Amino acid sequence: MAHYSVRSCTWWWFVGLSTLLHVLNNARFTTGQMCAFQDAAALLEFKAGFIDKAGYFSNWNGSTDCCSWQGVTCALGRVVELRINAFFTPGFPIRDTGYAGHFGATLGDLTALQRLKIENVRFNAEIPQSLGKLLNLEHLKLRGAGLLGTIPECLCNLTKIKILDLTENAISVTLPPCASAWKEITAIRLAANQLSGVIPKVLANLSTLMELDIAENGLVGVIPSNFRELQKLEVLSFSGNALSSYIPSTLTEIKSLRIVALDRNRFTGGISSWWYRLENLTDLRLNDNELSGPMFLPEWTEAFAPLRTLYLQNNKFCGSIPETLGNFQGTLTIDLSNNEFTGTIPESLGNNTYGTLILSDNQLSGGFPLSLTRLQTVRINRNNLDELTAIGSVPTDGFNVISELGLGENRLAGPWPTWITELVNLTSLDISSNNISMDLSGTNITGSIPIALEILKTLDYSLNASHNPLNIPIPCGDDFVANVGILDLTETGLTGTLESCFFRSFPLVSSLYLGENQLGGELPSDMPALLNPTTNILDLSNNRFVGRVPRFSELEFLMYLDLLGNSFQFGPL
Ligand SMILES: *[C@@H]1O[C@H](CO)[C@@H](O)[C@H](O)[C@H]1NC(C)=O
Ligand SMILES: *[C@@H]1O[C@H](CO)[C@@H](O)[C@H](O)[C@H]1NC(C)=O
Ligand SMILES: *[C@@H]1O[C@H](CO)[C@@H](O)[C@H](O)[C@H]1NC(C)=O
Ligand SMILES: *[C@@H]1O[C@H](CO)[C@@H](O)[C@H](O)[C@H]1NC(C)=O
Ligand SMILES: *[C@@H]1O[C@H](CO)[C@@H](O)[C@H](O)[C@H]1NC(C)=O
Ligand SMILES: *[C@@H]1O[C@H](CO)[C@@H](O)[C@H](O)[C@H]1NC(C)=O
Ligand SMILES: *[C@@H]1O[C@H](CO)[C@@H](O)[C@H](O)[C@H]1NC(C)=O
Ligand SMILES: *[C@@H]1O[C@H](CO)[C@@H](O)[C@H](O)[C@H]1NC(C)=O
Ligand SMILES: CC(=O)N[C@H]1CO[C@H](CO)[C@@H](O)[C@@H]1O
Repeated sequence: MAHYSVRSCTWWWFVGLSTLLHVLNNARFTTGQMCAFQDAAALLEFKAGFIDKAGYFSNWNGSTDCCSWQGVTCALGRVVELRINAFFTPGFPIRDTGYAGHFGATLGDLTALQRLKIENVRFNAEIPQSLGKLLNLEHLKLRGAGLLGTIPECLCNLTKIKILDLTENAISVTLPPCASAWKEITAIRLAANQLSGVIPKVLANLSTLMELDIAENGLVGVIPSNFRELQKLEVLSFSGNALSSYIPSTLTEIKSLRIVALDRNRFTGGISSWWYRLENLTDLRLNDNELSGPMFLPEWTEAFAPLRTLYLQNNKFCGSIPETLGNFQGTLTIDLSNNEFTGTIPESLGNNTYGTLILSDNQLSGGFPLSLTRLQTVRINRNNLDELTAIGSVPTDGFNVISELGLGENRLAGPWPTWITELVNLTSLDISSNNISMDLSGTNITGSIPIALEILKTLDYSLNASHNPLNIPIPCGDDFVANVGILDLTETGLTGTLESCFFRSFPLVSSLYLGENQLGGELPSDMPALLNPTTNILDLSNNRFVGRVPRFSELEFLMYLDLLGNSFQFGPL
């Protein structure tokens, strides 16, 4: 028994050792050692084409294992991944001048390659035929590689391809019909090329596609209605082409869509309310087309898409802004500017807490609902707003967060609204070109700031109150300091003289517009020293200033100085 047991132990020891050796041997392969001769040779020849002054490829050395070379990854002794991005690797600025060889001549020999990613190397060549030999390729990413010509049919051989990314090249003509062989493709990115003609028919056959980005090309024609076959599509971008006709409503049958960017084309017609119900849609960009008709939204009780971005600007949408626009959950950027919307602004838009709302250049009337102070940025310039009294009240639940408000170029008339002073987080206010006045009765206007201008204590970016009949003395208060950087009080009926207390009240102003007022007297001779040293714009035109012109040339950053239309004596500038 003992003998048997010893022999058995030795036998097990032997089996154990050989297994261990076997494992170690394999480990040498699986950890990427001992690259195949064929692969090393192909890589060295590829390297030889580079003008590599910075030494990006210095460790691509024939006497070392190619699996250890920069950008090379192996599996079982074969190169499976090649990644080159010299430009974004610190210290290797070989951008643009990188390649002088025959691109791709040998890459086809890397037959085990699964992922090829070369960025920011200018090959200035066509896509090499040899890539058609990479039958295992799953990711082909050649961004900004200076590729010319067409997408060659040989790429149809790549039946395992999942991601084709040829963004930012100069490729013309589109996908060959044989691309229907890409049965596993999930992403096609061809943005910023020179594709022309119609959308290739074969795309609708690639039912595995999740991402299709052909932005910034020259495609014309229509989106084929059979695009609805792409039932896995999450990202669809044809931004910046010349596509026309209707946006097919069948696209809304693709429930998986998350991002739809059809902006900057020539689409016409209305858009379906079904867009706003897609359960995963976060971005809808249809701006800069010729879309028209009312904005149809679902009813309050229906499900709304989880939109974050809604861009409909620069179209011809009309009708009123639907109240249910306030029914999207969470914070949105909504841009409806430069359309033909009429009616009043729904209070429900205040639901868009912390959001951005741009309604400029429409024909909206009525007033500004104070519920909108729950948004961060609101621009309603160039409409027909004519109601200056408060609609609702400023929220007191901590959501009075508005920081930028644009109400310029409307028809707001009457005394400066007191609600403006309640907007404690405002940094930028534009109420220019309205008919807003200041009622100063009962206030001590000599040497003090009108109460209404208390808003200036919070505004630390800009105030544009130009072209309003404020008719006040120029603000100047020794106990008052404003932090505003851009102050436009052009044509506001300002009177008085520019005293040094004005400059103490506005120490940070660097763009100062006081033109077309009734200011008079002499300018302080030390005015350049009183002004913010970074002052770049100074407009004192069309007032009644007299005397000598101070030495504004001392202001190093002054780019624009307008003194016309005064009665200055000639003096040194
Ligand atoms: C390759 O590496 C060896 C050893 O590190 C070195 O002697 C040789 O000069 C290198 N060859 C090139 C072409 O850099
Ligand atoms: C790839 O496709 C081309 C035709 O486009 C064909 O001539 C070639 O033999 C194919 N290569 C391989 C390796 O299958
Ligand atoms: C592409 O799709 C169309 C219509 O869905 C079909 O008729 C055609 O046979 C498909 N082509 C290929 C190559 O699968
Ligand atoms: C929406 O997104 C969720 C989470 O990513 C996913 O589980 C769901 O399948 C998507 N819905 C559709 C219709 O694709
Ligand atoms: C949005 O606002 C409207 C009216 O102001 C209100 O009835 C509605 O409940 C709000 N919806 C949400 C989600 O807050
Ligand atoms: C401006 O408002 C005043 C009343 O506040 C009114 O008398 C005047 O006509 C308005 N001017 C314009 C141009 O609308
Ligand atoms: C103030 O608004 C007017 C339009 O009402 C505009 O022309 C002017 O450029 C604006 N001022 C500044 C400093 O942006
Ligand atoms: C108005 O304000 C100035 C400067 O703050 C002060 O000297 C003056 O007494 C005040 N006049 C009245 C009537 O309060
Ligand atoms: C978002 C934001 O800036 N909120 C501020 C608004 O103003 C109040 C009071 O000044 C601050 O407490 C908030 O932080």
